[in-house]
Amino acid sequence: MAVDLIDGILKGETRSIARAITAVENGDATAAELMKAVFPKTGNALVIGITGAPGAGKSSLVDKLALYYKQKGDRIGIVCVDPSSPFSGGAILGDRIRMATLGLDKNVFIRSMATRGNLGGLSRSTVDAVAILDAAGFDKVIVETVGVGQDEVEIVKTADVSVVVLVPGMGDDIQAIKAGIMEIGDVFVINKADREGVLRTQKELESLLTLAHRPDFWDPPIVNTVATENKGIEDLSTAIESYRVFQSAGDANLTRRQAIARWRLTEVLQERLLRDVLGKTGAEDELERLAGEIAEKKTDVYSAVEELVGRPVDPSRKETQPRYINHLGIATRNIDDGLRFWADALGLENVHTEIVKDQKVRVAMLPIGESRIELLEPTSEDSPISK
Ligand SMILES: Nc1nc2c(ncn2[C@@H]2O[C@H](COP(=O)(O)OP(=O)(O)O)[C@@H](O)[C@H]2O)c(=O)[nH]1
Ligand SMILES: [Mg+2]
Repeated sequence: MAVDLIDGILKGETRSIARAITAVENGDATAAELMKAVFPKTGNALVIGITGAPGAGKSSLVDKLALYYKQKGDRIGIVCVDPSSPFSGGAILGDRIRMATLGLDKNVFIRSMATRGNLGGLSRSTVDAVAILDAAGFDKVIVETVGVGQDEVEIVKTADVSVVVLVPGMGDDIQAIKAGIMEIGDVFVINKADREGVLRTQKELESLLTLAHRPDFWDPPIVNTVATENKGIEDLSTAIESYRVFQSAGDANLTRRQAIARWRLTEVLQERLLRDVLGKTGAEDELERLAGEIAEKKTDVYSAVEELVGRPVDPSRKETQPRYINHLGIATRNIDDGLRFWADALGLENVHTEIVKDQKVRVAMLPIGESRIELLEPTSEDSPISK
């Protein structure tokens, strides 16, 4: 693995950062090694996720917010995941235009993530890109995603602060999106506040938020902005900061981080297992062939998967079949007689004997592998074991 590349990232060199993000996007063999090296250097940036419907003004807001932070002396990294946005479609042109407003300098880095490839991994590569920018010393990393689709929602959830952008007069839309993104908003923005219906949207949003129950009892602030006129940006930064302070003080933070880690783990595992199956030479052709056969109804998806994985699931094995025994209780008249068999004849060791008063039994415990045998002897005639 290129030590130079990591060195370049840690020095905040644009070229190295861009190359590293391309590597994680492609899922290069070097990417895992790279991320392992990057990991210990992360955790300093404030990661802000910005999501909302296409056209809500996310990109405009991100640009103004970045400019605001830049003027405060921060270095800002921006990652866009928005297939509907011209910034990702025509990534280079879009980024140039945005660079023009933000100023081409070392303190701002903008990157649009390529749309998902064959093996998925858009969310994985985006979160990796954020980690790279964090390690590169950017103070704020802003992630823009369009608020539709599971991947996008998951990405925003990994941010330290999630901002949901709405626009006035979208009553029905609020209902529609509420299932997906309403509960992930730590801060709500009503952008395009130069339009009519701001107050109504605000009221609707407030009533929705009172219904929502957050496990951390945070009351998400609502900020009105006009991104195109640079209005409300300072309020937005204040709201973001207030949640950051709140979150770092509470113990919900660890739970949140653990939930994120769990999601990341399954994400990377999925991708890894998928690659183990489909990464072999000829596997892609095999996939195409099987897809064709399924389409022609020559086979079904399940049989095709078995063919790819090469290991049919044992049909006799039921989901409910136990796979592990904690302990097995055996009633006996006399523990010492029982021990003669279990301990002397089979060589198990009695590690502990105790009397459980309320059950009226004497118990001997003999570990066997990860399980244990418990011999139970009644201590009185009315013990449940006597019957
Ligand atoms: N009137 C008005 N238009 C805005 C505002 N913010 C963004 N826009 C316009 O809305 C359109 C979509 O903005 P964009 O930032 O690309 O939205 P995105 O798809 O959410 O990233 C553009 O034409 C912007 O100029 C605003 O506050 N007021
Ligand atoms: Mg956009």
